[in-house]
Amino acid sequence: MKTLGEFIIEKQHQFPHATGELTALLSAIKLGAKIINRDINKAGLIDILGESGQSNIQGEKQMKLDAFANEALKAALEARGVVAGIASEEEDHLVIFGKDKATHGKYVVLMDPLDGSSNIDVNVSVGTIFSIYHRITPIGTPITEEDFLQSGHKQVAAGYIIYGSSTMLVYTTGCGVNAFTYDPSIGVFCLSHENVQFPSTGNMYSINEGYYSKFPLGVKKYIKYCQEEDDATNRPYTSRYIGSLVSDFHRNLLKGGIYIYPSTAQYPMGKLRLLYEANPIALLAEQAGGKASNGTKRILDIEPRKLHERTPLFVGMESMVNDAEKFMAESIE
Ligand code: P6P
Repeated sequence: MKTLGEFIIEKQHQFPHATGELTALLSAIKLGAKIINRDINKAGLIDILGESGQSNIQGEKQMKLDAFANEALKAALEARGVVAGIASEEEDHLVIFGKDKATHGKYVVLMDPLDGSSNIDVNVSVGTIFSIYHRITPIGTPITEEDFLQSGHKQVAAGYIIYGSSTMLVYTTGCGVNAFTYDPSIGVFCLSHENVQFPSTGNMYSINEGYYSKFPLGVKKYIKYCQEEDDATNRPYTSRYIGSLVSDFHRNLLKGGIYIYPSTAQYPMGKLRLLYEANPIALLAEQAGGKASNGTKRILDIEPRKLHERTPLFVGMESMVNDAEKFMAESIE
């Protein structure tokens, strides 16, 4: 069984100019994942459940484990010396790492340290999402927000860790998607799903239908389409919605499906954040033969303007995203 460390090194050797810095970065994420996994699995036993009493820039109540996960990943990434700074759902502003890291670190990382964290107290799967870019500003100068506001197609790597019935790390560096399952008895992630691709058929749709009355007309029409009887197109589809993006996406990636979080009355620009949720998930989806758009435009082509900006997200099997986009196009309001 190949470990994640062996796999990363093997892939590094395929790039003659590789310096090992991305390897070091991915290893830092691996370490962060192990630390978060350790505490999530004890969440019911140690004083790490519940709200931290703080709120993040989104105004969302921060769970204690959110803050813990953020600190664990931040520390692991800073320690390696190859990251100049990070942006995080849990941080109002950029975190520029100290000393010469801020001027000489080659990469910047954007992350949602613990997505779906409101599910922790009820023992539902949650996840960490990460997105990695080369910095734009020249080495030797301090990084700026410009280094983070890059379109998703420029990502060097992206992935997530899902803390579920097992803990898995799923990532891409632009050469396919590979998934590693954590073996806690030996403390390593082992390659369990090589070159993951969406299945050619699938029938799951994931959307919070509680907001149906507030959805755009095209989304309402697509939901009705999913629910109609039609054997030829494997309908009605099955509705599966966990309320945890990483969990819903991971299931749809393996079993075939689509996840939609459209604009709603409460979230006119969608709820999910472009930089550290939609972009990394979109890169994984495309690398696995799927598609990701905001209902009309490819997610990876969106030019970011603000660190915490939101976007509608339609992501999953290409055929299912195409169908949803068709209903959106026919129903321009
Ligand atoms: P709602 C979790 O807060 C999250 O960002 C995603 O992980 C999840 O898919 C979505 O929001 C759930 O939002 O409005 O359906 O509860």
